[in-house]
Amino acid sequence: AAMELDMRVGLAQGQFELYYQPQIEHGRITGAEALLRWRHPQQGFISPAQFIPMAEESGLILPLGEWVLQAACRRLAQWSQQPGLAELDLAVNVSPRQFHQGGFVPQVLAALAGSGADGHRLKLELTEGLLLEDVEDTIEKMGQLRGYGVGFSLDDFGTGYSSLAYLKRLPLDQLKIDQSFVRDVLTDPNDAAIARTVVALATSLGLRVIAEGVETEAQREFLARSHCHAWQGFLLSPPLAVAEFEALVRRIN
Ligand code: G
Ligand code: G
Ligand code: MN
Ligand code: NA
Repeated sequence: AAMELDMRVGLAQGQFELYYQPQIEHGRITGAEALLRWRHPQQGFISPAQFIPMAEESGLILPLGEWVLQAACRRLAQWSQQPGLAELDLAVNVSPRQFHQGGFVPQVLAALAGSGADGHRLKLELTEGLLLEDVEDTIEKMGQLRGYGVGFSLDDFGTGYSSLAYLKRLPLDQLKIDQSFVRDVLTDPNDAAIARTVVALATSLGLRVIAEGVETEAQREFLARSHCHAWQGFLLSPPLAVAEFEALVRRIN
């Protein structure tokens, strides 16, 4: 409860910030995943792994998630005016509770309209658990947002229990190969088989695929040989503050 109060104050006082981890395809940075950071005045950086679960439980994820959407859309609108950055996509993580609240779709549309961002540049990362909670509601919301160009990635793919029947029905654009499979892809034949299977599944369903948690050149090469050409991970960069991210894009692209 102390942390909850701290978070409310932090949100009001601008202590939250988005970091940007580049996503690479065929050697070029095509976009970023926005990752939330809390710069606590006494405790320093607090990881989202610590405060997101608490925010979900307390309901604070609703104002916090709304802030993230607005901040991400403002960033997209700024990039759209800048040569070299205008083509970047931005992926935003969405919590189950945030997605399933009544006002989610209007919230996204308001963030787009309020900033002037193009919905075609916005991607939402959903988790398997979220998609299975209320399938009809999920399909309905995804369909509405797709009408504005918004894309959907399935995050942490393979770690939950997605049924292939659902996967077929959901209007997704992309699967993300979870970093737990990427980590040992060169040494664990099961992980290698899973990575290849996710690529094959994505391809046969007409979806794009991206690997996360790529840390070594050998992992990147293995994935590319397995026809996964999009990736993110420490091999290129950890999540960065915006100025550093923009400098990296200008240097690489
Ligand atoms: O950035 P990483 O460093 O530590 O993130 C840890 C976890 O927090 C990941 O599971 C990530 O998806 C989640 N996360 C990061 N930013 C956000 C956000 O803006 N919203 C939600 N719902 N989860 C986030
Ligand atoms: O759950 P989600 O996939 O959104 O979380 C992304 C998390 O993965 C963040 O905590 C981010 O900091 C972390 N991350 C990003 N790249 C790498 C990497 O190459 N290796 C490891 N170990 N973690 C990474
Ligand atoms: Mn993610
Ligand atoms: Na993930």
